[in-house]
Amino acid sequence: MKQNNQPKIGIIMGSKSDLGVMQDAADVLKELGVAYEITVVSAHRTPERMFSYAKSAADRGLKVIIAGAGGAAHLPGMVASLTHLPVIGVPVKSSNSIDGWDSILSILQMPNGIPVATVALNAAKNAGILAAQIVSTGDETLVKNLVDYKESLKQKVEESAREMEGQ
Ligand code: RP5
Repeated sequence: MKQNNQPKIGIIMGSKSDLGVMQDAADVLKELGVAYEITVVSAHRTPERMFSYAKSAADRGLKVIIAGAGGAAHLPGMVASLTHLPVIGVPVKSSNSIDGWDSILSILQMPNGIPVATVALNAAKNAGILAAQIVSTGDETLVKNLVDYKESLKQKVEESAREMEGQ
């Protein structure tokens, strides 16, 4: 398991093949200065590992779990059923996904009582930003990093507008 110091966010995915998408969550957390851990946990191939990961997450100091999976994407929902921590689900358009809708609906359509905060298809970056926003309460440095990040988005749009209008 790759770890920074005292990870606050756990990033998990159903397969190594999800990493191309899920790396975006790690990258944005690094950019925002939030410690995370990242690993593979498969709901179907390693159910015991999923159980122990989810059950130990809060005691290990994690505050939010980001879980990505594709196709019959049961990992985020099952992890959410095993912990009180907020779980952010990333539907992955994987090799076994028909068109992405299977992944989206498997993660989105949770029963009452067991929510999963589902982001858009392949939107691991947004999952990372949302996780950082959740853990930012009481962390002035992280709040500043988030405000600066959003400001940089605004600057980019204004720069694009100036470029386009100047053509
Ligand atoms: C899902 O099946 C994984 O999350 C992945 O998106 C998909 C394909 O997995 P591999 O067959 O590539 O390992 O459980």
